[in-house]
Amino acid sequence: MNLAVIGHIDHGKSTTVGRMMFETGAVPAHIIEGYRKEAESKGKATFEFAWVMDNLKEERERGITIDIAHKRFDTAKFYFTVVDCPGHRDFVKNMITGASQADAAILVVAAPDGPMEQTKEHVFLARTLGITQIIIAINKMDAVKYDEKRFNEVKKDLSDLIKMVGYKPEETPFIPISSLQGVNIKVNSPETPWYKGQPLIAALDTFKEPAKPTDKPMRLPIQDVYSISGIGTVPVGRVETGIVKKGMKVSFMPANKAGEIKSIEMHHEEIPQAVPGDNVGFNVRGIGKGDIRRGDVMGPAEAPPTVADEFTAQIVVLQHPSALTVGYTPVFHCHTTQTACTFVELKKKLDPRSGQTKEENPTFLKSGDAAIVVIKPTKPMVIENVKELPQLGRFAVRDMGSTIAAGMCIAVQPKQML
Ligand SMILES: Nc1nc2c(ncn2[C@@H]2O[C@H](COP(=O)(O)OP(=O)(O)OP(=O)(O)O)[C@@H](O)[C@H]2O)c(=O)[nH]1
Ligand SMILES: [Mg+2]
Repeated sequence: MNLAVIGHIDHGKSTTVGRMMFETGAVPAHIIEGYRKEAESKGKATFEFAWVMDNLKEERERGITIDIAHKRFDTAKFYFTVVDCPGHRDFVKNMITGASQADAAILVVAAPDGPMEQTKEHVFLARTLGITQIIIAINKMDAVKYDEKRFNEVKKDLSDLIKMVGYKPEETPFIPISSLQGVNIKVNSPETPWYKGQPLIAALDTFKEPAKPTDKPMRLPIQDVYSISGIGTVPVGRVETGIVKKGMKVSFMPANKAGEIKSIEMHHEEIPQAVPGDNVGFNVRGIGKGDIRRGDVMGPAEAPPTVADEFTAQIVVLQHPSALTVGYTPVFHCHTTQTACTFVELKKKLDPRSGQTKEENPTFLKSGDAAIVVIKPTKPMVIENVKELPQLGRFAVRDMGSTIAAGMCIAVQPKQML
């Protein structure tokens, strides 16, 4: 199960992940103790659990998460690959990459603050990027003296928020926790006698296992490409659909490069094949480090990923400072690519609730509008019809540091790749 941990800056996402890894035995106590001493000596006391996830020097100095990091821990039912997302508004693009790889999410909200700007943005993005299962951890309960009344206020605000984007509050666990003090993580703690639900780790096992679309054409968006001495070029990414097998002939688009899978590795072990949800590194005969990069998508040589000349999309506008018109060219975040794309036609405005057409060929769109539009990428990019390959058909639209819209591709006009 791929799990994204999302929420506003400083609300305790990394601390929660570090705490879960500690409580499930994925990180031993002496490592946390070492981080505690080091963090304290550097004036960063209380960051010991966050440092399990925040490994970059800049992350530790600033006390924030910048890039996404993958870690593994096991519960009774699942093994989780957890993606700890940054809350800082400048790094929402990294959060989008993390969320686009996730099957489920934990939303962390600090009890003293309640929902904040990136709480809203992350919830909207999680939903539009296809995360259907969510658990809400109301953290820093120690800072509000484990007050049930405050918990219920924050729960009410969050219920309204998640309902707006389509999650069902009555089916969503809301858990009062303190990651720092380890309250309601592994067992229900005496600090919250009023809380009758499950602790966080037990709640994770109530997630439903995602369906594995192994019968679809294979798609693996490249997240990074490493060069490892003795092995060669090692692209990494998550299998979204289909099966990757040793010996398979593959094609990378839009790079338009071909090769053959030599070996596949997951969590440092060689495996014969990888299925949807697996985060893998692999070695490809015929591919050099400079041939492919983040944003390219791997598929079988006989059914390569679709490169779009243009595509039709259904979008919801989250916020735009004025009016969104034809010619507007923001950045589209889709699977692992970030590509500037132009709105070339506004086909119709829809009623966001019923999906009925409200206006044909509108001259502009504004915040809150839903619409069918035609988009032209400024350079080649892979995107697929959401009906055939939902994992590669969803996107977020960003401009000047904020999320403008999100949506899905409902038709593709392919570009001929020679
Ligand atoms: N009192 C209290 N403080 C906490 C708790 N959890 C985290 N913190 C503190 O909140 C601060 C931020 O914690 P992080 O885990 O780095 O927060 P984050 O959400 O990962 O932050 P970004 O990744 O930068 O968005 C640190 O000082 C933590 O010690 C908690 O349960 N109680
Ligand atoms: Mg963090």
